[in-house]
Amino acid sequence: IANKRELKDQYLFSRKGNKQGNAILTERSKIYAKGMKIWVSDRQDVWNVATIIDTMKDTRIIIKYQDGVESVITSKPDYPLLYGENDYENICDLCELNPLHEATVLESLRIRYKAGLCYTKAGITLLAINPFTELPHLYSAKKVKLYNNNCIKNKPPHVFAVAEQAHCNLKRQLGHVNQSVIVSGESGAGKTWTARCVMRYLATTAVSAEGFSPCSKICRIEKRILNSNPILEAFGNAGTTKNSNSSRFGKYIQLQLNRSNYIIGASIKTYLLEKTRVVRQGIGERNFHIFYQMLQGCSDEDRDQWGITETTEYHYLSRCEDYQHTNELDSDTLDTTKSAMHSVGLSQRQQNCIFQLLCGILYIGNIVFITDEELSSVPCDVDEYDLDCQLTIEKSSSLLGIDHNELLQCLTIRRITASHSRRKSVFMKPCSQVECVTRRDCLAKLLYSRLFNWLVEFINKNTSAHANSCHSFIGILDVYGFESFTNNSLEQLCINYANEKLQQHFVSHFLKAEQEEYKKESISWTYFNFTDNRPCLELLEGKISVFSLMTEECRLNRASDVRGFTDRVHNTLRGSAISKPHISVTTPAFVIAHFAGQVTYQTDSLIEKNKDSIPDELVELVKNSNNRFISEIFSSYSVDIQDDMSGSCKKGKQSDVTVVSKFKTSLDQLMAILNCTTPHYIRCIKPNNNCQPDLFNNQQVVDQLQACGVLETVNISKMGFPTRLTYADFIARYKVIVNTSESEQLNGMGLVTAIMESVFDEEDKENDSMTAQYGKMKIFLREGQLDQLESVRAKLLSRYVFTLQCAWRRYM
Ligand code: AD9
Ligand code: MG
Repeated sequence: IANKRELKDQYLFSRKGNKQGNAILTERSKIYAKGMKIWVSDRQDVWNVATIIDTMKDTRIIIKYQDGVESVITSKPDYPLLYGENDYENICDLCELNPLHEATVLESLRIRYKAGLCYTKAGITLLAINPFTELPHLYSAKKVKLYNNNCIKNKPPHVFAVAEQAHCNLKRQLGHVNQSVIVSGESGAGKTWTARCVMRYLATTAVSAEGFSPCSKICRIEKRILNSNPILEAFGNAGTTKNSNSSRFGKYIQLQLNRSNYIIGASIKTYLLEKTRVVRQGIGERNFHIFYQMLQGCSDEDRDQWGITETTEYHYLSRCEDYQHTNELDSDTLDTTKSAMHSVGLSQRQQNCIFQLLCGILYIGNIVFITDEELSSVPCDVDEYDLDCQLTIEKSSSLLGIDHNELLQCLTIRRITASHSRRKSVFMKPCSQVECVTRRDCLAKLLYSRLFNWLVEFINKNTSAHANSCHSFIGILDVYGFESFTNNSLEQLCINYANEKLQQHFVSHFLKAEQEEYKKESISWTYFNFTDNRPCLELLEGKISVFSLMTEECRLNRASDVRGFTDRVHNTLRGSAISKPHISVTTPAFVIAHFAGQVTYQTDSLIEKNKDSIPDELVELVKNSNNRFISEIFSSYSVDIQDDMSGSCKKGKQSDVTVVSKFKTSLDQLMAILNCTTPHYIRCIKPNNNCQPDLFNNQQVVDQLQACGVLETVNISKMGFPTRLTYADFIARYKVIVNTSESEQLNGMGLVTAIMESVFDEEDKENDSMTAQYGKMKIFLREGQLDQLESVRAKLLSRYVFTLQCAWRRYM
């Protein structure tokens, strides 16, 4: 907030030059008049309403809060904002607010939320505030009918309206034929829920009555598409401290339509699955849902067949004992997941193989490595372990279809290939206990991420339409929101980089839309000085950037030198959006000023995570599995290298193909697709951290509005023409400013001009940045002009009241 205010102050200064800045602020303080309602900044509620009781000669103002408490505030430099008389509950678009600023935006969202209205437009964006409770009426068949095939212009804002608009544009061939619905927001804000709503709406309204499926045995295509959701969520979502169903991957689903604009298929692209979760979870967090679903919900027969027991028995699941999530829920959802798997075409055999593989992963996690005192290493023969561990190794290898001694060897002995001139020699080096654990976890991650990608490929094969019959698509993007924790690593760097990319896309699209509104009203276009996040993107992905330094570090393939790398980042990129962390931070780190806030990234595991090296021996081991399913899911493995976020790479190439470089390539491809579509933005807002219904935390909402750029775009509008009033509304409110006889003689534009001339002086008119613009239907007012009009109006009205009171007293 402080930044925004500074920005606003700077703006006022820059308009007439710094020398006159103080003069302007003093002038500004003059607009406050007795009886006016204002917003006063408040530490707890962000903004509070008060009424001006009196103004002093200097910049002090005496105010009275709504609870009767009186206070003296100074109007400089943190001047209060005008209240404005808005019908807050019925404001469907925040741009209709007069005046338009942070306080009125917040008030409107709060009042609407309390009234059960969780959707509000903010110009080209739809804001969706998470109600944290099912509101059946909001998504009923009646609601679908309200929007389907109807003009949505005068309908209340809704996620269905956005979906209908996208479908409508496509039918009318407006702009780009293809459409994208871009859903963003922080963890738990409701992105996945919203994306599901869009899909469900379109799967209900954009399908042909006859259905597309030629074979009655297979579910109709729209059902198969919708059923991809529970599968992806079971395998890709997990309970975190922020959201009990948090998506740990990004996805872009393209609903494919034919020439008649009916859905005929879908294709899914996924981004950066958080595979480390398979082996490690934060305190109070869970592994992927599917593990719990399986352990809770599988039949006794399966339990015996795979030899599985309780969640507490598995090292990879034991961190989440304190997680509050009912077990009944998991057994319920296994049925849902299985029936969804069936509907997308996964046979019973394939499903069994998937569950067997998951059990294999759990058993791998239970392998422990003992140190042989004499050898100062780990034994590599199964017989040398205690009975329990022998059984675990045998169990996991049999579930995965590999020889138990080969498995142990791969986990405990490293293969080193050295080239001498034309000869290659291979050495075997026993690993330390720590290295063994790393190799074990690496195998588990490899198996799980490959399974996830195979599932996505399988769903795609069974839901994608033939390229020849696809005429257009509506894409739905559900990616992770901006993240900032106490400890931030490669995952957060990638996530926040994705958000920077999307913000840049949003800003450039928004400015274009503004330009079009001006064109429609035939007024001249003004350049907006918006906060451009290009420098931050340049810092992350440019020629000499954080990413280039990370790639360089991976290429050199030397022993990790965390401090050296951190110093190089600071020295090379000094002067940009990067800085050193606060002195109290002891681990090497750097701070990046993202558009949504500052994030401190710890560098200790950054390079290792970026290399994501997977030993060749492990890949060969699973590729040669006797288990047909496992060897099949790894058969296309080498092909994955280019686009698989979790894939391995061959030596030699590995240095260049890192997690970051692969992520950048996939994001660049995504941006290229988005740039060829008409975007529709939905920003999800989380009203409180407790996931509680009916609780609206002002500070939290304001923080998110800023982080997702809503207040930024509102500010962009402020810098141009924050107030846009139809001539009729303008005259109705401000005709009191000109005297009665004059207003009776004038009408229409004459009256508008007379009002403006009586409030704004000649000097203002000479300054182009101070002049209002007259459109075809609306008047476009500059920053501060509405305040001045309101002030003059308030003073005149209070004078009338005073005169009337005097007359009344005289009469009495
Ligand atoms: V994350 O970045 O994947 O961690 P999301 O996807 O933003 O997050 P999600 O859609 O999973 O959040 O929503 C979190 C929870 O809020 C859901 O599980 C629902 O219980 C709840 N929610 C969200 N939107 C709605 C809604 N429109 N109506 C009712 C909702 N409940
Ligand atoms: Mg989600």
